[in-house]
Amino acid sequence: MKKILVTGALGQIGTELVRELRLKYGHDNVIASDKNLSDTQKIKALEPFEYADVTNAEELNTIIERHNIDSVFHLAAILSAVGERNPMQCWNVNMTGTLNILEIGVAKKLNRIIIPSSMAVWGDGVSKDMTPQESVLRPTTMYGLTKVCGERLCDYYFLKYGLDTRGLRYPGIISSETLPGGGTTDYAVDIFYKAVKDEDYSCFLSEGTMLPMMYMPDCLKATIDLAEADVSRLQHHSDFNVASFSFNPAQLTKAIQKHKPDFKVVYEPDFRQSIADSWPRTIDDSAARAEWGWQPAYSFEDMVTDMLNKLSQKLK
Ligand code: NAD
Ligand code: AKB
Repeated sequence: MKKILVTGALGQIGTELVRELRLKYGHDNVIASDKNLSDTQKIKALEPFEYADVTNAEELNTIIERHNIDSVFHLAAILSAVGERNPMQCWNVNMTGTLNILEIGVAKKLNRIIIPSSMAVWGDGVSKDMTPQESVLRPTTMYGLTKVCGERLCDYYFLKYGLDTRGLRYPGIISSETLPGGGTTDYAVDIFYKAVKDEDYSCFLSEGTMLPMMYMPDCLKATIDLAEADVSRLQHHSDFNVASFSFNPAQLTKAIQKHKPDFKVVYEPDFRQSIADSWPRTIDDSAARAEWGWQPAYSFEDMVTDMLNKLSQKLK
């Protein structure tokens, strides 16, 4: 990987992944791109930046040629909650975008393509505790459907064309730099902003809803470690389970209250509750550990302390 394009670079993960990749591969060797041009300051901070709508193959192709790109981290997507409000937009961005990147990957003989998947691939018919790597995939959201199709497409392109595609089934990602973009796990970020501002929080999931989550530094490490792994060691490609810790809103509230004793949360579940109820509580990530040495560094308690410290600095 010498010249890298990151799509969806203004999103929750993209913003931090671009910075991390630039530290490793050189600032000018990582091109950030996104469709959203509303935050000009953020775009300036992420330069070199290119406008690209991933549903437009020609636009992507031009950028890939102009910068002599050899590898793509394809993060542009519509997440679960926004996707349920607009299923066709979710299908179009997630599927057309993925197919465009894969087709260009073959045509331009790209070196590597990383496309994240999600725990949203699961639904009924699978154990919700220590959900295994090899399992039935029956998602109940349009987002989950696109993630299953994306995984299968990536493996198809690997088998048929030898395109080196890789991906991870991220759990909910928690971070302090960029707000999440419309998922079901967003509560686990929103709650920290309210706690740091000394405001009460109304949680859109019930207090006992246990979900797998991961802190951003581990998400970045997992993504780059998989991208750099020796392909001869990989038996899986686009669908690695990765896990870190799991908790429910009541446990997260209690952990925050250790630092902020007056913090209060009320529970007002909405349409996102049924999405969360369709996902696992814990995930078995032994394949990732065996095939490319995955190991998370942050515990639940480390994450809570670090989030509160970082947001206290940011919001002061
Ligand atoms: P996000 O919603 O924060 O960011 C997505 C970015 O894609 C946004 O900046 C948006 O402007 C851009 N985008 C949307 N439509 C586009 C289009 N047509 N063309 C170009 N850009 C477009 O998402 P994220 O949380 O950073 O997620 C990145 C990837 O990781 C996605 O594939 C997502 O499914 C996956 N993932 C994320 C999480 C999480 O908790 N954040 C969990 C599991 C999987
Ligand atoms: C979402 O909630 O949609 C994402 C995900 C788990 O894919 N955070």
